Amino acid sequence: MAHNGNRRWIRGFTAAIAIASMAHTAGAAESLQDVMKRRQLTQEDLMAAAKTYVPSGKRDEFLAFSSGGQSGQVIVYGIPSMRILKYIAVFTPEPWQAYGYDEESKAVLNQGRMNGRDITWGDTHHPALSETNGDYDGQFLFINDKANPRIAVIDLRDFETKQIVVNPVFQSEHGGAFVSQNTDWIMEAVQYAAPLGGSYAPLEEFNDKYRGGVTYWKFDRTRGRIDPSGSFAVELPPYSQDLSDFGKLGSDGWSFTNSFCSERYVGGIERGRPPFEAGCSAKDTDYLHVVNWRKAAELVAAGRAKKVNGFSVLMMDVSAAEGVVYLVPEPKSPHGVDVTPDGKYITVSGKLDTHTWVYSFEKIQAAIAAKKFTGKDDYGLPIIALEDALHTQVPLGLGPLHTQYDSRPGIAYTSLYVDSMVAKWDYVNGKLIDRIPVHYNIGHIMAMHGDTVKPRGKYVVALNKLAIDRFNPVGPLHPQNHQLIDVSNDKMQMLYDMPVPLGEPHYVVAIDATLLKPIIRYPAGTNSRTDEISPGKTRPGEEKIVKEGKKVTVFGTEIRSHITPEIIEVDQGDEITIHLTNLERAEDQTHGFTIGKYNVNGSLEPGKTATFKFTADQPGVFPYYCTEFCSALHLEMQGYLLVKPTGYKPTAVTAKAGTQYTQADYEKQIQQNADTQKVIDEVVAYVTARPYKNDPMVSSLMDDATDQLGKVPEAKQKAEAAAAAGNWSDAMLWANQVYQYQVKAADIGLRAKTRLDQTGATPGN
Ligand code: RUQ
Ligand code: CUA
Repeated sequence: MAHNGNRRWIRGFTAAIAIASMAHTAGAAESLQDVMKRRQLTQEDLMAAAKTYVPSGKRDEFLAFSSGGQSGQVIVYGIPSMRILKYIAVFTPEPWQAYGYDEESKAVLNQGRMNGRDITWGDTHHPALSETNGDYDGQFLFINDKANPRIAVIDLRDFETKQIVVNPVFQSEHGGAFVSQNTDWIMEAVQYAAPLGGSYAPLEEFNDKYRGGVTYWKFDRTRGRIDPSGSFAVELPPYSQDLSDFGKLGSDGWSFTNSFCSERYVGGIERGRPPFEAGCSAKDTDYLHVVNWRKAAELVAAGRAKKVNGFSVLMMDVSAAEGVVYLVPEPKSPHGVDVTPDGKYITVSGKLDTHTWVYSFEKIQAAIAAKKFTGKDDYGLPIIALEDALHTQVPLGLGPLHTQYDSRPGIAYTSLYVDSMVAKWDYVNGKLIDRIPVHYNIGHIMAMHGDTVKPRGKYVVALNKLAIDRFNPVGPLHPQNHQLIDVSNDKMQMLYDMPVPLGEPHYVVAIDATLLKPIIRYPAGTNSRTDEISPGKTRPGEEKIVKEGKKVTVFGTEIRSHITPEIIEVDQGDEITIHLTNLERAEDQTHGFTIGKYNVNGSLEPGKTATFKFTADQPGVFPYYCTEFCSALHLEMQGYLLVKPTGYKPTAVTAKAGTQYTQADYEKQIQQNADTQKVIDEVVAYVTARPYKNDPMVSSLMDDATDQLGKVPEAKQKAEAAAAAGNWSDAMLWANQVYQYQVKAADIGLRAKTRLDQTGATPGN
């Protein structure tokens, strides 16, 4: 049977070579008018389609990294196509990536444990891309978990989560992650005040014992990890801090954090008191916190901080005495605070004010230098008068929230939550320019590089909180709606509705796709979560099973199309550790791994080593296999875990391996191998006649094909030795293995040839 299949395959392969060279002929087509009529499309629809459509095989101009809200993940999609490309597993186990299944990723998730408890989800809010000189550099992504105060570090070389840090001082957070202009610091501001370090105090002591604050995490760029020992927090009054932003260029060294309940209201609806929503929006203004974080860092380094749970905290008395924190009145129930690309202004929007307020950094600095304050708050922090800080107030509409910036100087986009609109306006001259409706209740807004020193313009994405009637109904829980808006002309144009079916995406950042340079393969044997070579790394030919008492350690490999070892025999109760290394080097050649009923699940990208641990407490026969459809013989990528019951006594049995083969079978196989080699030679001649080394993809495919062919001599030698001994079954099977290597080499070679044809490579150098 295998023989027939093989013959069919080689015929098909030869045909494929012929077909690949044939030109396509076009069939009779519908006209554009016909399609417009049939699908009831307007001219404007066509224009929007033309602006967003990315033809098959082409790529997007920008890549967006969206928070995945309650999923605890990050969503990656392309702009302008709005095609989802990836979910990055961050705070929540995710089987497709085996995140939370192999020991390496479990170690990352375990960093996020709190008070000895697994936290298996996150409420991701604000992704931040790493910056160099204030612009995105494509190296790292950070995201916060609002529910459980944590920050995660994702490396954009492989789009994997490398680190989770738990905030040891605060009980909640919201205003993070934001990065300083060279990504040496990551900011995370508290939301709901609580006693520092997680201790208890009754609400009656709210003013004295409850505190807000901002954490500045030190980021070690060379290691690509946050360094908690070099990090610190600045204690702030219990004003319910909210969003934050770092200064840039001239305002670098300073940061800005809103607060929405400077009333310090403590609620108690069930005790007959008015609820939080009334008590926290009673005053006309709240406070913008202006923090000299560079000075704070110096004071911490000089030993002026207190330790809370071993973490450095700069207390308010020091901040007040040394001029670290200043307060400025800001609009009622403020939400977003966003520093302009030139670093000169800070825009603040308040949900209950129709204006967006623009503060001047220069004016704030002048007031500080002149020590011109209207007084101090209850905690001794100096207050700067509004008129000494304000540049202008611009009426934009109802419920302004967040602001992003355009490539054209002075132009900003602000989301209007209550109006469900986007406003385009001029923050220097204080003018509203244009408004466009969105559906419904926009939260964040995002422009390309829109929070950097160098915004790219072109598109804006509206992150709408509700979808309501926009999409086909899928039950009472609707998707969210990201809407793409063209801002390259004077009037904004709505282009596309994109349903997001994975949590409420709070904020998105988008980067010029050419700045991202992800890897294709890991150095062989890499633990992708530590970026170090795994002790479980296994080279081809060095696979082994080591048994020491009850501990069984497997050093295994995966490559098209077999798992080595194929049989793992253990005793009931043994503690099993399986290290698997994917030996592939070809692009996208991932293998999976699972052992049924033992909750073992792996995803091994080329070069990766992953480790699986479990106790073989259930006796029986457990097939294992590769879970990625990786090759024509993917189904054969299998094996058996045999768990012998305690006290099992083997009875004498002679192994009998299915079909027996004859000398004729062996010779037929030899002939087929020779035919296949001819096809391979043809492809090799075709490829090497062209400048294939100029194309990294083709050249890596050719390396991979050479690898497969490199295994032929050993299998061939085994076949010949078995034939010499008259063992025709083994001879035939080893000869067939030669054929398997040839088929894979030919398959890869054909992909190389197709690629060369597509790129129009012609013979010559
Ligand atoms: S917040 S909708 Cu969590 Cu960023 Cu403003
Ligand atoms: Cu490897 Cu399927």
